[in-house]
Amino acid sequence: MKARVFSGVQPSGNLHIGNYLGALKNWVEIQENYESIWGIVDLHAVTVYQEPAELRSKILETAALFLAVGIDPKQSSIVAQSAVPAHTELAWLLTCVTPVGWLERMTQYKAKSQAQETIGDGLLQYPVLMAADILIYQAAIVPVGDDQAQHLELTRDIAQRFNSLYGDTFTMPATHLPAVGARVMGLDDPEKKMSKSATGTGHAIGLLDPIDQVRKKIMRATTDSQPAVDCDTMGAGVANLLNIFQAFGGWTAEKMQAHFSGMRYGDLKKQVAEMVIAKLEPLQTRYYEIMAEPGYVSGVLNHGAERVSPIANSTVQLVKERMGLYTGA
Ligand code: AQP
Repeated sequence: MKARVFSGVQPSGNLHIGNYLGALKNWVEIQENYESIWGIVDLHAVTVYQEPAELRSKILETAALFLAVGIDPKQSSIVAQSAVPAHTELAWLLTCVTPVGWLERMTQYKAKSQAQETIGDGLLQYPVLMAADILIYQAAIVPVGDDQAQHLELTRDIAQRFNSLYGDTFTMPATHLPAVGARVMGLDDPEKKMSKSATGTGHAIGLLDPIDQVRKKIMRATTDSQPAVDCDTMGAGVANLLNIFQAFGGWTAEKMQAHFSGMRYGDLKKQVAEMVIAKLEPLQTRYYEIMAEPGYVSGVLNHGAERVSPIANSTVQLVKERMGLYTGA
């Protein structure tokens, strides 16, 4: 029997090349080796306000992007988190074994809560729901970008605490980071992680950005005051561009160094732009073909929910039994 893998993306904005290189690309590469479940984690998205009509269309858009990058719905289940109510049921049960101090220490909570006038409880509880998403499928590995590594550690802590209180129940999930592209930085500010919710127009490259915009954004990316690539002294902006090229191109570090050392920044940017465009163009073509098929994407989501619900329900049943809750006669 294949081990299970779970990971998810929030439909909270336009997916960008960081989401692709940190997560989706990895998912496609490993999907056939595992029983794969990929989530559109819409309940996470609403931890900050989402305009309802926009959220509804982003859920379908995100699912279509999963398909366009190469997730195969015959091999993998694609599921909208809110279509499987057991996620929230398990989240409550896990909340009851999670000390609040563990949640207040989370870096993402601290960063996101600073941007809110009033902090919704959901923002604090977010990592418990994420733990439920993973543990409900007894996932053995979770392929994510580097920014989620802390939440994965917390997931293991919660699982361990539950197992020690109530007996062995949950599989301990391992974090699976890509060797290159685990943290893509903003093009306008290479000290900050590329993020869907950042507002600057030159910050992120969206997977669906028009091609001329992709080129412009890369050509305007922040570098440093040196004229050409020096791998020993380069600043964060140049390192980020090289990282993006390497992650898309699959080149070795040696080949990268030999090819780019001494190259002027203008030429570096042109080559990065061509590499990114060569990958995004066919992806965008597939995306628009998929979206043109009426009912196809929602059919994939409905089928995904049907396929994974029995797994989720049986984990919740087991957890309730272990905790002594009422599960029927
Ligand atoms: N910059 C990034 N580099 C590499 N991987 C990244 N991921 C996100 N940003 C980068 C990975 O993408 C997956 C899905 O992320 P998410 O939708 O859960 O949200 P996030 O991590 O909070 O990413 P964003 O894009 O910054 O969204 P917002 O702005 O809505 O918070 C995860 O595996 C993540 O590691």
